[in-house]
Amino acid sequence: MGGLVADADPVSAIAAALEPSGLVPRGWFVTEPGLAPLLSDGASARAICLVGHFGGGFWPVFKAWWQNHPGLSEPLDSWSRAVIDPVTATLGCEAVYPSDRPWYPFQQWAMAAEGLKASPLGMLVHPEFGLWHGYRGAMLMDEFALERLGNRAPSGPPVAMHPCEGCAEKPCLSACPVNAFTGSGFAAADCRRFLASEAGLSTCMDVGCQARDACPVGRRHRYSADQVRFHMAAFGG
Ligand code: B12
Ligand code: SF4
Ligand code: SF4
Repeated sequence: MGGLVADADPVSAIAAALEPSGLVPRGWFVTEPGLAPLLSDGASARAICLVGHFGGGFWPVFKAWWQNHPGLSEPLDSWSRAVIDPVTATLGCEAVYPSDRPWYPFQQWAMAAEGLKASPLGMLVHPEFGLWHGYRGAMLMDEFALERLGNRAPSGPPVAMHPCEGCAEKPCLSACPVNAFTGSGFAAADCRRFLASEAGLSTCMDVGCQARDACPVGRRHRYSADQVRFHMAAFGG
């Protein structure tokens, strides 16, 4: 674990190792026996540390990297692996990613690690960053890596306040032009159909999901126009 082992505060050391990328350790938790993913040696992961971003902190770093790696079909996933895998290796952990199949329950992990709760849109809402945050990977730790992390108390869940509880009008629920958020889930097919239409191309595909944008929480952390277009192209394309 090199410099990270010697550090008095290993979680801060992970943060320092990720810092040039704009990614951050989002929090970690000790897993329940039998409910964690298996490591390559067949044992259950003992703890999981999520890696992600608040606002668009990583965007300029990713964009610069992407310019030097043209032609990738999933550039953000590739960059995430290029950043997270080396940090994970120095810790003696294993990394998994949101796009890995079968899908890992990243949002359930985030609720355990950070105490965040789901908004009516399905995305988890953060009291400070609102809907403007995401997850790029997770570090799975064995017993040994957990010990080397100092066996310190898990970081979460530190966030007690759930913004949606005090949000009487819930503007996120009435902003979608095709009412894709029905209360019984996300009508992804209706959304996609709209995104492919002329009206969708000149609205959501250009300036982002109007439902996400209607939330008043964390607006100053809203993604830049080109980051919004990138995510919409990845979803709607
Ligand atoms: C499949 C998927 C989708 C599908 C289907 C979503 C659905 N109806 O379930 C589609 C393609 C539609 C989708 C869309 C989006 N997604 Co998505 N998606 C995923 C993915 C890859 C798997 C979800 C899953 O089934 N996991 C397996 C189950 C077992 O895990 P889970 O934690 O229990 O899953 C929870 C979610 O399914 C959630 N859920 C249920 N309904 C919905 C609806 C929406 C819209 C979302 C976001 C979540 C959600 O409830 C489950 C229980 O907590 C996750 C990454 C991951 N590996 O989890 C991202 C993820 C959930 N998506 C995410 C995001 C940001 C989006 C988009 C906003 C992308 C964008 N455009 O920028 C859009 C939202 C729609 C929009 N109009 O913009 C983020 C959410 C971050 C957060 N703040 O919570 C995740 C975690 C990816 C990431 N890298 O951070 N997504
Ligand atoms: S608009 Fe209100 S209900 Fe919707 S996500 Fe934001 S805080 Fe929650
Ligand atoms: S992207 Fe547009 S159509 Fe899709 S859910 Fe958001 S507001 Fe609705």
